[in-house]
Amino acid sequence: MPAVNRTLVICKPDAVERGLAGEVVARLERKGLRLVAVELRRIDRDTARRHYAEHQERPFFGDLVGFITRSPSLVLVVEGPDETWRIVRTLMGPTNPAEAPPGTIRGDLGTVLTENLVHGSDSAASAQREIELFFPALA
Ligand code: 3AN
Repeated sequence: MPAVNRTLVICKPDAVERGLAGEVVARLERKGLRLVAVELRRIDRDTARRHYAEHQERPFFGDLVGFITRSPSLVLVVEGPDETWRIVRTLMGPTNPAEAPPGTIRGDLGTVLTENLVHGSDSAASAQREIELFFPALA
């Protein structure tokens, strides 16, 4: 049973393509979170479809899978206090960069809804499921 104070973060293809993965990781580290696993990985379509399974009926599902698989992502597990997933979500800002306030990753660095730089698990249960999907050896 993995600790609930770990969460999955993905610096998505746009972040890596724009040279912003280091900026995202630096923000997580400056906040006080510890890196547990880091891998530059081109996410395959099967993993992407499983990762985004909750969105499979949505009209943007195809674009989402196409985007996340188009070039390498930096996939991370970070560790901190209880509800680390919530700390990461606060640093990320809202899904739509147009609504994300300055100071957040999406508010400072993004403009496009699909290409919003970063993914973070949205609950302790999601964190556990996503860590198992991307880093089964940690589960
Ligand atoms: P978050 O990434 O903030 O957890 P989710 O899980 O609701 O947001 O959505 C997953 C991803 O799907 C988002 N990061 C975004 O790229 C994309 N997405 C969400 N809603 C829409 C939408 N209405 N149109 C296009 N893409 C969307």
